[in-house]
Amino acid sequence: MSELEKKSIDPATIQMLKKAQADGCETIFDRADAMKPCPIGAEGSCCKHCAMGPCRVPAPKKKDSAAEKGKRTGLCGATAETIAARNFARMVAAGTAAHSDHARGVTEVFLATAKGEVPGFSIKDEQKLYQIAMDLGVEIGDRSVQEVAVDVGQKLLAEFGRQKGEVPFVKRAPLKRQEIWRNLGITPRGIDREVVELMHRTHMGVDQDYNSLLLSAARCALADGWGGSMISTELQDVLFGTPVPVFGQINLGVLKKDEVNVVVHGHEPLLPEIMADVVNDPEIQAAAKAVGAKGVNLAGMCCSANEILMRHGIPVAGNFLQQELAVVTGVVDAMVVDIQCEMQSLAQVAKCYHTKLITTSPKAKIEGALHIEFDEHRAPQVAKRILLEGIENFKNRKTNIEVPPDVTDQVVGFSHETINYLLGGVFRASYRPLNDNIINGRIRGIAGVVGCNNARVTHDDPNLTLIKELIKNDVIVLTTGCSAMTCGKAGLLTPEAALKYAGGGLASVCEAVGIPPVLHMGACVDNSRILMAATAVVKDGGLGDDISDLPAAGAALEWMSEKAIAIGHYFVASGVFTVFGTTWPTMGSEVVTHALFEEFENTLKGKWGFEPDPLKAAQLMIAHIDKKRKALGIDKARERVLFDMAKRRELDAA
Ligand code: BF8
Ligand code: SF4
Repeated sequence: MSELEKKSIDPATIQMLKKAQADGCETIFDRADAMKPCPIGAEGSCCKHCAMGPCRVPAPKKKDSAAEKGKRTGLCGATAETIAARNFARMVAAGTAAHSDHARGVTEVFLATAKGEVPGFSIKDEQKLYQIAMDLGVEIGDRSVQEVAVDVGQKLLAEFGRQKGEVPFVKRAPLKRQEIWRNLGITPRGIDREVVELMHRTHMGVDQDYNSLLLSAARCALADGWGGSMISTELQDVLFGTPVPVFGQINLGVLKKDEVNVVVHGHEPLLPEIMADVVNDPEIQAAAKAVGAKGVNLAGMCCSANEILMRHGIPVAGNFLQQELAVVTGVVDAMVVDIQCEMQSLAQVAKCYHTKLITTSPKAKIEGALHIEFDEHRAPQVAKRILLEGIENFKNRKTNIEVPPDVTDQVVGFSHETINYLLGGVFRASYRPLNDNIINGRIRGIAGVVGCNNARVTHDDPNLTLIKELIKNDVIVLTTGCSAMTCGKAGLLTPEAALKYAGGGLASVCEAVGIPPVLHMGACVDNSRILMAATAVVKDGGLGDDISDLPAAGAALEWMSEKAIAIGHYFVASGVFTVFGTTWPTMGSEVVTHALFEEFENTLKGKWGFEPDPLKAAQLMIAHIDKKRKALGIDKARERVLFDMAKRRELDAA
């Protein structure tokens, strides 16, 4: 196997890496070889929170004397514990800010839609609007949809600047969970307030007690999971429709040589939704034909892709580490980005080919890119202008064109509501069948495997190996973000995958319901759907009275972004054992790491884990699931079921 072939398990990625090399175009994979991560920063031991530093307090070496170990502090006396906890907390603050600022943008467009101010947008899911209205205490009565929506929009917009009280969606959590948060004093107040307070606490000379810092970080993260991210998911569903199962395709092979390819990349579905609409406009199709193309092919990248895939089945070109490689095909006529996870190097890679890089958010400009700002008041015009830029660029394609043949089919769109219907049927929607199958042991437990790609590990490998191991052991997997795309490319998101990859128990349930063993629940903000699904399972009964009682675990083995740390921390603070891989950002302090990995279980009943080896990570998660089964007294049921496979088949056939 060549060095290049170790970079990814995805053949399309390898093919494009070879092409990039031949074309003399540098990618993140080359830079990962050329530059190693700073070991002191990686373990959270570098503080640059004031101009007397940066101060470095690396983890003590074995050979260090006790006195040397004790002496290590920054100039201000900040200990390794404070520095590691502060750095960790700042990651949570940044991640929460990213998800929540996305949510603010969606809320503003939602409110403008309710007021009838933005052509092109409408309220698609009234049912969900009413559900949210009830949760917020907004009167429905015989008021019009618009009136209810305006109140919902105003209330949710006010959540960002709320100073006192509680972020309202925390009341959706199991009662016991709410009690845990209140007793620890970590129920989030307002979304912005928690981010600002955490930035304040981590400023030089403020909060210098690692435990206090980690708990404040939990409060901030909860403002993400049960606040910002949940608001994004909910309002996007109301505006664009709650996802239902839909067929789609994934990988670089979805790009078409004979069509104009426009790739939307980023996170906000606002503009991509309108583009998905406008792309079929006769004027756009005619313009494409006029330049010699067969039409316009809209494809997605990263979480923007997940959003329009889930709701329209628009093809996905790839996940995070494939963004440059889409350009390397030489057939992407426009790469349209909004916010988050867009590599600045896209501007350089675009120069090697003919691709027009277009930024659209006032919050995220890239030097060298063409900026066409998204304006919700004239969204269809902006969408058309962008598509026309792509069409116009078609003629500039160079000769170095090569599109990998790889395309995989997938079935996606498993919102928490859809899972409810699929399991229980339209008239008695419920999670009961899932709970029953967990109790009788056909399904051993539930895992959420989410998150990014990371150029420091073999692309797609850790997440895929982990997920295959989990489903083989009858653990049903819920997935989002780039991890969901990994599953899509590997063929795990089809009902047939259950028979091929899942253990007998899980396969029998998937077959009966007609679902894949891995359920794609959406973009990263849609991890809030996993919180809702977990809560629904608790509320259905028989599996304890808190999320922490469930035979469940979470993982993000290829994480890289600060958003991933915020997500992990809100899962932990919601009672979930969550395992990350690649690297762990508090290794510089054994004490802080121990607090997150062990002590948190005593207070929050959830904890972090770190395990880069996917098979070992699977073992950790399965051991945790089995521990929870035992505590619930359902471990015996599983032993019996497992023991008697033939008998169970007989029963199934009966
Ligand atoms: O929010 S999984 S690389 S694309 S951060 Fe980014 Fe990570 Fe992908 Fe979506 Ni999430
Ligand atoms: Fe050093 Fe303290 Fe300043 Fe951090 S805040 S850089 S530890 S002096």
